[in-house]
Amino acid sequence: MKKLYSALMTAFNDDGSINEAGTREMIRYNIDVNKVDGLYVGGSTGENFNMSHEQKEQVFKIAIDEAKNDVDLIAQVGSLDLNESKYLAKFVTDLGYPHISAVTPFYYNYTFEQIKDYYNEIVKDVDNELIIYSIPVLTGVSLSLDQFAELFENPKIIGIKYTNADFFLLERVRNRFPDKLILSGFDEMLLPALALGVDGAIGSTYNLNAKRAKAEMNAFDAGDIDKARQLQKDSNDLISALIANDIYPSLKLVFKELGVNAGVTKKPMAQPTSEMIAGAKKIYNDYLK
Ligand code: NGF
Repeated sequence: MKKLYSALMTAFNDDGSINEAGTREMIRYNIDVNKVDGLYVGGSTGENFNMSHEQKEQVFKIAIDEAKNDVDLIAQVGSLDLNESKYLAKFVTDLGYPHISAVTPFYYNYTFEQIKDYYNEIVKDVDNELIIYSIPVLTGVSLSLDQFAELFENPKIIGIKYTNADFFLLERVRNRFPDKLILSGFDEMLLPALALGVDGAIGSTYNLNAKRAKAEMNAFDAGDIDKARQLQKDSNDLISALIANDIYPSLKLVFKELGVNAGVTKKPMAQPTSEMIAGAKKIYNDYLK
């Protein structure tokens, strides 16, 4: 059974502090209404890379406290500070997170040996399993098939969150590592990723669009490709509109239309403008009502 995860968003107040009540509302919406299989906590959509260390801890605590054992949880602990990653890997493992994930280290153009050392260090002292977070479009770091193979030599490294439009590489990875977990990261490319045999998907737009994405997965599994294509087209109409309206603040504004207090994004992310608010209302009316 393929699994669908929402990339959990963080509700912020205008001053950049965390709005705990709003963050809990989004978690509940994902569990109770979206009925997702899991949450990816502390990823790009969660604005993890905008946060202080204390805020990262706060979000990890809120998410597991609210979600309890209702859904699967993956904690993204990757950081430019390897010591912080190691600390957070232990922190979330002690809190009870069943999986960790870590973005490829970025900014300094690390060599592959350095990247490999980073992953091995993160998992070394924790009794947990790690999913590599590969997102070349934001990190500039692309791993090759052989480099994934080297990382998988560590048995604690069990899979990839694959946010990459390189489907040739995805096919190569899927076939070389049939037992590894591969979760697709680009929501607008779910169908081709399913065709290549991914185990599920993690994404930002599933916060609003999980039911359609689940229906697409089910149609695909049932062999009804025409239906899956139609559902992907409907999802992509929504995703295109969200991207055109600035995706992260818009996801929060549309959440508000659904009665969920998602707060705002944290600066320097864009703050809502009147055009953006009008755009979000239109997105809600056109695609989600
Ligand atoms: O937001 C991005 C940036 N990608 C997400 C997802 O792959 C990563 C994707 O859902 C993520 O959500 C996380 O780590 O929290 C896109 O927002 C979506 O496909 C629209 O392009 O690439």
